[in-house]
Amino acid sequence: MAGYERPADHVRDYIRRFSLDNCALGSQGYNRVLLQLFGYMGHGKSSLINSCKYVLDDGEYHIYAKASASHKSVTYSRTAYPLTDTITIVDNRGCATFNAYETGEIYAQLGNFIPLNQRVEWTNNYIQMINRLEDSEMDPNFTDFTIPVFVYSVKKGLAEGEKKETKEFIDNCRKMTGVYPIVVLTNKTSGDFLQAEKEFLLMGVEKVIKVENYTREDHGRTQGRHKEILHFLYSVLEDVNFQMRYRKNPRKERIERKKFLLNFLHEREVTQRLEQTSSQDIRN
Ligand SMILES: Nc1nc2c(ncn2[C@@H]2O[C@H](COP(=O)(O)OP(=O)(O)OP(=O)(O)O)[C@@H](O)[C@H]2O)c(=O)[nH]1
Ligand SMILES: [Mg+2]
Repeated sequence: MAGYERPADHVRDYIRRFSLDNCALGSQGYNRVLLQLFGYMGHGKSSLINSCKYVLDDGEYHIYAKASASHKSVTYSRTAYPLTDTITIVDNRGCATFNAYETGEIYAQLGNFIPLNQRVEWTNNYIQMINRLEDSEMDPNFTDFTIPVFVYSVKKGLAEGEKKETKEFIDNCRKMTGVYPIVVLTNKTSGDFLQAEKEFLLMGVEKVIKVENYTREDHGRTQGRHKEILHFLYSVLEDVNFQMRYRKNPRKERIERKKFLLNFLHEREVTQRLEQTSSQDIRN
């Protein structure tokens, strides 16, 4: 020991050593904390993963998840990156909007109905979605404790349309996982992060973390940036610890989530049919 306190190192050690077995009621059958990232295209999801690896591993900066400035999505697959023995972070394809077309897929991911490490394709096809849900019963996943993480860059600020769909998405995330998503605001030095934080808090989000990601161009270590990333991971584990103080019933929860999802997909199908019929009526 160097003889003086190094709180950031303590936090990092705590995160590295975190085990679900040490939760109040034991692991309750879970063996992994899965941080599932979501967000609009190019808002810094992949960069957040690279930042977490950099800070936790404490070595050279390395690009694990491909990240770059682009008008199209850079990430197309849902790739899992283990951060510690217990915590895995999952990259995701960025959404153009958070409408029912793209969110249906995300809700299925959140409920652990879609296997990891697959290409993400959005589909509006009802039968196809139902079949995928049924396929997931072959090998149901009860061992992942999922925490949704919504990544949002403060560079632009939330437009009115975005606010409405984001609020709905956040509420549904909670229905699918039992927890509110943690919001990570990226690019905090390039916009009004206080305003963005306020908007998300007003939507009911409980934890808003502000970070400046380490990037290919700028990854000189700073104490502040290291602390923010550790604070993000620590906050996630606080939430896990809280939830794990209560008896969980993964089988029952899975059934409830499936009901929600089936209902969501059904309503989406009905709305789509109605829209198709009314546009046909207009043409005739
Ligand atoms: N300055 C700064 N640049 C960032 C930050 N986060 C991401 N970037 C940059 O923004 C661009 C997009 O970042 P990505 O991490 O690829 O974003 P993404 O959300 O994974 O994008 P998709 O996979 O396309 O949805 C890259 O050029 C990053 O270097 C940040 O906090 N600060
Ligand atoms: Mg990406």
